[in-house]
Amino acid sequence: MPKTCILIGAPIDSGQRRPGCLMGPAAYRVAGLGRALTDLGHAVEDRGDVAPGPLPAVAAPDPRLHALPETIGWTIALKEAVEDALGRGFPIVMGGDHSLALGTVAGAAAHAAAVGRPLFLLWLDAHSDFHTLQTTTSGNLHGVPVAYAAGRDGFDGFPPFPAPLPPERICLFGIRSVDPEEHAALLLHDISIIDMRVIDEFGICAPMREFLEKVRAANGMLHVSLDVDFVDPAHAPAVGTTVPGGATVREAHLVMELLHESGLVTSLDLVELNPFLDERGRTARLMVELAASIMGRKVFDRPTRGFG
Ligand code: 5AB
Ligand code: MN
Ligand code: MN
Ligand code: MN
Repeated sequence: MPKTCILIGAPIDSGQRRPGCLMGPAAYRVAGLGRALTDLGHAVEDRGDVAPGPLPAVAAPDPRLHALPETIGWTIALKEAVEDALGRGFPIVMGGDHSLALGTVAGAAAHAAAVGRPLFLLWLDAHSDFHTLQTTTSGNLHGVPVAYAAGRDGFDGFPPFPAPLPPERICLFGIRSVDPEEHAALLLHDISIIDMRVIDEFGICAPMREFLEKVRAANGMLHVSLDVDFVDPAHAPAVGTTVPGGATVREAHLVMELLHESGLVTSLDLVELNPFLDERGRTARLMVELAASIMGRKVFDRPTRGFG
């Protein structure tokens, strides 16, 4: 089914300390994201880059937290942008570091609440991103958006998350780096955790289908947040936080293909691409290919199911 894809540039660098993610939206445009989508028959509207909201006054921000007011400003602006885009089409947010998901998931949650459907969240990442402002040891706010979406306490200065997601509606997929504070908190939440250990044993399909069935049964909306570091750094080097042992290129495509076949995905983030660390654009191109897969590109368009 052709969609109206609304490309939203989110040139955010404030969620971590290594500059470069702000070039992400430009790299996706150069790598041909819009063209890949129109080739698949979708309508594409590039609404340009979002500007961060005005810097909010934060009373005595904790100095351990990197760029808190900037990140709050982006959160407010991106929530608006995604909520608005969901009313008109299928938002694809081109990051920017993963702190952008503080705003994009909030926007998706606000839209879902307004239309009376439950929002589910699929987090494709090496990391669990489940810190709060209190527990983060790095102070880098790209490590906190899942906790915000789950409605955890400890987000002083941020707007309250609209309609926080119950843990059963969140799936962390591909994780292989979890800090002790995140681990302790995850044990208290019933979040579905498909770490690399599970994927090694059961593969991609069975755990992914189980989660997608939950979304379908609830007539849910599904926001997918794809962190470049979900893929193994051997294939996707343009990222600040590399963790070996990630998804292969085919595993990542298979995730995207299953998501497309499900017909359940309603919004997408592409995050953490740092073009300054890329090798002749190969990571940007891989991310464009993965986005094309989730939007319906197939190796072979089979008329029937099965191997015939
Ligand atoms: B990413 C770490 N847990 O809090 C922290 O790349 C890494 O968006 C966070 O998944 C990685 O700094 C955040 C050590
Ligand atoms: Mn992440
Ligand atoms: Mn990550
Ligand atoms: Mn990262």
